[in-house]
Amino acid sequence: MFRRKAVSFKIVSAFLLCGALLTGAAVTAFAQAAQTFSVRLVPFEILGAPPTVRAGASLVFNATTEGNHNLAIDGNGVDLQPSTPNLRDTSGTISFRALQPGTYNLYCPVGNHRERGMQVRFTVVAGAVTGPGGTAVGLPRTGGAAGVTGAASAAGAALPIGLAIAGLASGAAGIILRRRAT
Ligand SMILES: [Cu+2]
Repeated sequence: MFRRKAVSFKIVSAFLLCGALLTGAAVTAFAQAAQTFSVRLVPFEILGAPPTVRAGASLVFNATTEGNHNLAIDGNGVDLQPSTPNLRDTSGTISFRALQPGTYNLYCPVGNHRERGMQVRFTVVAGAVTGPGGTAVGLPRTGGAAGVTGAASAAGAALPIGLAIAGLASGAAGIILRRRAT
């Protein structure tokens, strides 16, 4: 009787521990997923750039160009040059590492394109969410308290996934504990 109680306590502990760990892992994975955006680089404009992106997740721009262009990012203490060749009348991908919250410039580093208008400002927001195709979901227009909505929906999406994994993991933990008990 005592032994049986001890085992079920272990299973409950394992369930809670797995739940906590895996929910945390799911939230982290959600935050770190790359953000993908489609942009057009034309003389002399950057079209379709996102005004707001998430912090802690890399940025992937699928660019279609008219003329010879590329993308670079500066501001808030960073100076990120493109790691891929310029794109001349073609399509390609330009990627950047994850950024900290703040305000940045996305610009074309080719020739004097930046001075001629190929620059847009964007804001990096902690905990914000982007939907399919980089569409902003629940983001504040003016950097206000609406950002909480983004964070809440991120947790809302991650929690069921975490719990589902936790359920599977606790089942596995139960099997292991039962084997040890015999
Ligand atoms: Cu350019």
